[in-house]
Amino acid sequence: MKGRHTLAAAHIGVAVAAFGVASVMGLLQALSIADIQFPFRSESLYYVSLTAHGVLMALVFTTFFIMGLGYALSLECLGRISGRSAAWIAFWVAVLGSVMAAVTILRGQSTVLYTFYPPLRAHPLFYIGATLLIVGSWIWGAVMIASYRSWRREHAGEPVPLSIHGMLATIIIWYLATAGLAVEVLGMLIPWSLGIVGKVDPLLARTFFWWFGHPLVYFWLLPAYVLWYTVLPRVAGGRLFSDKLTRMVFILFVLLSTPVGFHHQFADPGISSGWKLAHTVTTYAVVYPSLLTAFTVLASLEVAGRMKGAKGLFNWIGRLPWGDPFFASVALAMIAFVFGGFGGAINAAYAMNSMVHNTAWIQGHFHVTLGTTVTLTFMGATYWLLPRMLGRELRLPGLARIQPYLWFGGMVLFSTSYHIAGLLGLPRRVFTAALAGQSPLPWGALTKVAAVGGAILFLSALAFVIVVLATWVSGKKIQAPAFEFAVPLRPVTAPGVWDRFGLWTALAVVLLAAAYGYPLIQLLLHPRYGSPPFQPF
Ligand code: HEM
Ligand SMILES: [Cu+2]
Repeated sequence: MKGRHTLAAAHIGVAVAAFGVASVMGLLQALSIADIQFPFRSESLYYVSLTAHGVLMALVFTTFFIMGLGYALSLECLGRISGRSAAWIAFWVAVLGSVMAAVTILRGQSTVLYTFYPPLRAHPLFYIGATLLIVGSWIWGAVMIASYRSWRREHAGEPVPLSIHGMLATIIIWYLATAGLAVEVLGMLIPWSLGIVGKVDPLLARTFFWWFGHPLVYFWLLPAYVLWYTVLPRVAGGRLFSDKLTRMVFILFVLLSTPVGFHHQFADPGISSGWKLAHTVTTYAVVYPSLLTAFTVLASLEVAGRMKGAKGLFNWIGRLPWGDPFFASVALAMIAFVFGGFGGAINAAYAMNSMVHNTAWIQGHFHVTLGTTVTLTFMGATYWLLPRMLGRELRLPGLARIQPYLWFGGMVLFSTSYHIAGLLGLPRRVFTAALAGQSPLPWGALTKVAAVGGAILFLSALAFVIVVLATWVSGKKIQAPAFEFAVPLRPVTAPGVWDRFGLWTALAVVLLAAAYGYPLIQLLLHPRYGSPPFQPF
């Protein structure tokens, strides 16, 4: 048994390391915005830190965690990882790429922020490093698909295990999304940063960035949903409410998560309002599978409470295992998603978007969604995975138990303050909220509260990293617990229409072409001037 999950564990290890480093930067940024002094505080360092924090958190931490989770699930649910050597090569390619990107950021050569919009120009090794990270993830996707195909040949009449269904949906979304990024980075940014072409078109680059950037959100969220649907009800002691509905939800995300990118470009000129409206309609359509998820997962938890004897309307909530670090993390992650979802609906409405666009509201929003819903689920999942992967008992269980609550509490202060400060007009990505020495500032106190929240978040991140490290090096050796998954109330017994991945991928490609084909032609027909690079520091 020993060493069985080394591949998955290596990925989770890199994810936790990137998360730990980026958390320090997060704290310093929150202090800086609140105008609280600390050694080495400076404008240029702020933007270096912001770029490193965004890239390490949103790209490195998430991608490595998701790859590790995928391998662990493939081994447990399909009984194989087909192409282990390719998987190890992919791991090292992705590590090399992440280190390359990180080094050029920390040397101050790639202060382009996490969105890397031109005309901000990075060092070529930043773009090449990011590409290698993506190439590693592409190989990961191929290994996962090969494992599924090999399993399928031996299990022709069976439905694909539900967790693998969700991971395959994630991989399809990832391939569709990164196709846009590949065009931007390989076709535009790398040649431009190498000096092979002199000018680049910012609008075209942004359009390809958001072709990638929105489905990226579902690349993060779907693995979290996999855990909500297939592990959470089990840990809570209940059943999965509906297996079939879950499969439909994953497929709806495959169809709807890509043709929506213009909702990030409402403020961009050069894209007609009709196409912005079209992407708004698909954006609101994605709300439907999200609501189905909320319904199914909550129903599964109610089943858990009732199986433990709860009778009243709400007292099943008290019967749930709130002291279990996995359960608490995921339950709090789901509560955060209610607020993240409301905020998202506001961002996606054209008129209200213009009120919050590029304000501190945005960092308030994505720290609840990505920074809590996804991150807290991944942290909880790490507590669940470690004993199973390493055959070691979780060290410092008391600390693990309070850590998710600490994160949630810190985030309430951090995110609520930035939401309100944004509505009052504080821009995002500012070194200090004391803009041009204005006083009194309507958001001064709010940024201080956010800094307190940031400090609590940092302590929670530290607690998480300590528990992981302590378990890894000195957790008591035990027989690794089994990976147990939720049993559905009514199981699916044969591969149905929702298991036809080829069909749904084809349909998703058609939707993508419909959403982007004509607007891209329109953009290419514009008179093109292009922009030379802009280097602020
Ligand atoms: C210790 C916890 C954390 C703290 C204190 C923190 C704090 C911050 C602050 C203050 C900013 C700057 C916002 C601005 O000036 O526009 C920021 C940006 C950001 N954070 Fe965090 N954060 C934390 C955790 C996370 C996590 C877990 C994620 C995602 C997994 C994340 C992703 C991002 C991203 C993508 C940006 C935007 C970078 C950019 O504007 O280019 N953060 N964070
Ligand atoms: Cu989006």
